[in-house]
Amino acid sequence: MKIVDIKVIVSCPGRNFVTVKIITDEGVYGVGDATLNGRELAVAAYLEEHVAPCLIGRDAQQIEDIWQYLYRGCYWRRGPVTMTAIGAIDTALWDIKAKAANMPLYQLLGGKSREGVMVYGHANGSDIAETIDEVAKYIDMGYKAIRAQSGVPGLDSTYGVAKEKMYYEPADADLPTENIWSTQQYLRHVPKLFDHLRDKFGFDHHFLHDVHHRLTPNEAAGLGKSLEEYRLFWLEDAVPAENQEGFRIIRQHTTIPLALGEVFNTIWDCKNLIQEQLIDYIRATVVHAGGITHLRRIADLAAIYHIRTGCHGATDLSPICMGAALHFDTWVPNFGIQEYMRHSEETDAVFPHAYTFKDGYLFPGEASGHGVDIDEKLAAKYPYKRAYLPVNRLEDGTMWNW
Ligand code: EZ4
Ligand code: CO
Repeated sequence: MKIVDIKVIVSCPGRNFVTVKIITDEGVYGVGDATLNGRELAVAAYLEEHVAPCLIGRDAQQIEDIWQYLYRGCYWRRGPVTMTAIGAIDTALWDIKAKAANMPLYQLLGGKSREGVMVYGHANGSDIAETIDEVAKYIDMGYKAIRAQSGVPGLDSTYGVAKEKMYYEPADADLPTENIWSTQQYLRHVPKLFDHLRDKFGFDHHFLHDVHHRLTPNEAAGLGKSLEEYRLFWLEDAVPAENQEGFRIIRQHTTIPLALGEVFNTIWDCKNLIQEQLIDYIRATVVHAGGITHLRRIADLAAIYHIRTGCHGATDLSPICMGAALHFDTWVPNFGIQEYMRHSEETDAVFPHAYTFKDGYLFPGEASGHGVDIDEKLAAKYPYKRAYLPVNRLEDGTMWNW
């Protein structure tokens, strides 16, 4: 089964997505997500100029060899652009293999380890009262797990909180908007949010919170301690994790479960964190961590250390990534939870998919392959539109982490 064509499709049905379509001489094709929020065209060019020409004529069934060829063969290993490109090709090749076998992808990976994939939704409000209302809506929709974020008093705009929009979408400007951050105000506010939520809803639902890389290890340790009584499912991205050993400080002070890794690209980014058991959930996912082939290796390493998966699932990952992740989640023995932010109707129409939501769970569906396709005609109606994530500064103007 030879690869005869590789298309790179850039489309903006509400937001930008990059999609790879690999076509074989037997007529079977596969699709992969190659979207890197705010840097979309870097991956598109990488694929068109540096990947596609090397793969034409190769056997589409040799997924492992192609993965190694792209990883070892480029000399410049790792990094988000390279690993997203590899992830997209790998996803499309697994889609082809599963379609050729006439099986849903989870069967090829080893079959079902569970009946459904527990997901968490995003409840965001400009203040605590609004967040409580949003959480109530998710509970009504059947969600078992909900991420809660709230605006911080004194700050104009806070990560995770949309401005008058149904779908939280921070990559909303032609050039980056600038936000102001205060660690002090934030640390005062968050325990109050979860105090109110537990008071109102009790302890039957899982609550999660995303710090989005804003704290130092010592500050995160303090926050973890102050949130322990509210029994969070996890505290996410408390600290930027280039400094892996910094997590030892957090661990020495709090038992709050820690989740990390939506920006990780390879097993090397989380190797020490996993081997020292400094985290509880690894958030790497298909598109940014080298596809199914590499994500499986990360999950297997994590399993040895009692660490479970919690795949990133924001709306800047296309439904193709979500579909592939759901097959992975259905199989992976050490599954924890899956993020599910719900795409807009425009996006869903461009990417017809077999997955479905019911009572707080997603199901990958029984279509062969990963069950997600791209409607190329419809995609062509939405040309690329440059969009950036915001940047973040402290009150005195110092650049901080977004
Ligand atoms: O800000 O995917 O947990 N989810 C997140 C996301 C990220 C975006 C960045 O592109 O933190 O909303
Ligand atoms: Co996050």
